Amino acid sequence: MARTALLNVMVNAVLKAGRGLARDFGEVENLQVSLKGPGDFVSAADRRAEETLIAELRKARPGYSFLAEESGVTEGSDNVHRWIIDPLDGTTNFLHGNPIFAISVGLEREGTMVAGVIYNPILNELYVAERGSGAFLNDRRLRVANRSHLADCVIASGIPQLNRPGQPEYLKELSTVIGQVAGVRCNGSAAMDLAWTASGRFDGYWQRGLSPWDVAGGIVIAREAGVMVSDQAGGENVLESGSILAANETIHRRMIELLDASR
Ligand code: 2AM
Ligand code: CA
Ligand code: CA
Ligand code: CA
Repeated sequence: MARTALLNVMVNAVLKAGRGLARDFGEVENLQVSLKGPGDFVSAADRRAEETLIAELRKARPGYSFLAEESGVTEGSDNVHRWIIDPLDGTTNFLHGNPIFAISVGLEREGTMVAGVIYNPILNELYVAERGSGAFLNDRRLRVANRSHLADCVIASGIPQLNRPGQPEYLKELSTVIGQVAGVRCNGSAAMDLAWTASGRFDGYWQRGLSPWDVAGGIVIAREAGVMVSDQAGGENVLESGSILAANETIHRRMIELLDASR
């Protein structure tokens, strides 16, 4: 598949940052780990990857704005385009030597997500998508799983930290969903959860309490693979609400009913 100039820019940036993460993954004892909040670690690996991404993207597209997990908002001269970046999604896994983590980069144009790239440098999985042009894993076209019975489905989720807003509601949802599906998986990386829903490894994914950088890149990849992506009320407001539900159309409808029934 011939990549557009835009996707090439994004891929070059994540490959460079990914080489740094792969090096750091072998030396987690030297990474100056600190805690930002309950269960939310940050390390030199997160910071270095973010610096690399911002430098590379800025070089290729001067003026675009940024929203990045570790450095926040950087306004550019271009108020149409904004990069939304998670330099290391799944830091807790990373620091435990668990290879389920990823770099996630999304591009927003006039408030709409138009391109996304997710890269896991250990599994060597590069997911790319541009709005209207399909989603790909290492150049293979992706398609959402087509299972239509919840009882056959493996659904990914993420458990909010104890005492975080929404945790009691989440536990009710979880106990409702567990009884209806083949299995629930908690992988610890929202970006990988969306990428694996796009590739059909998961039949769906739901989570609350997310930040825009956790899901921005994955939203485009998942939608381009035919995944229906909404907030948990079924609306479009994923980035702002921080809640997400992703699955094929049939499973998405059944999950909405289940989540409603749990309330
Ligand atoms: P991070 O590794 O970039 O922080 C895990 O289910 C997902 O939630 C990951 O996307 C992870 O992103 C994010 N996460 C980790 N700790 C969190 C916290 N304390 N609050 C909100 N999100 C968190
Ligand atoms: Ca974090
Ligand atoms: Ca994240
Ligand atoms: Ca992160």
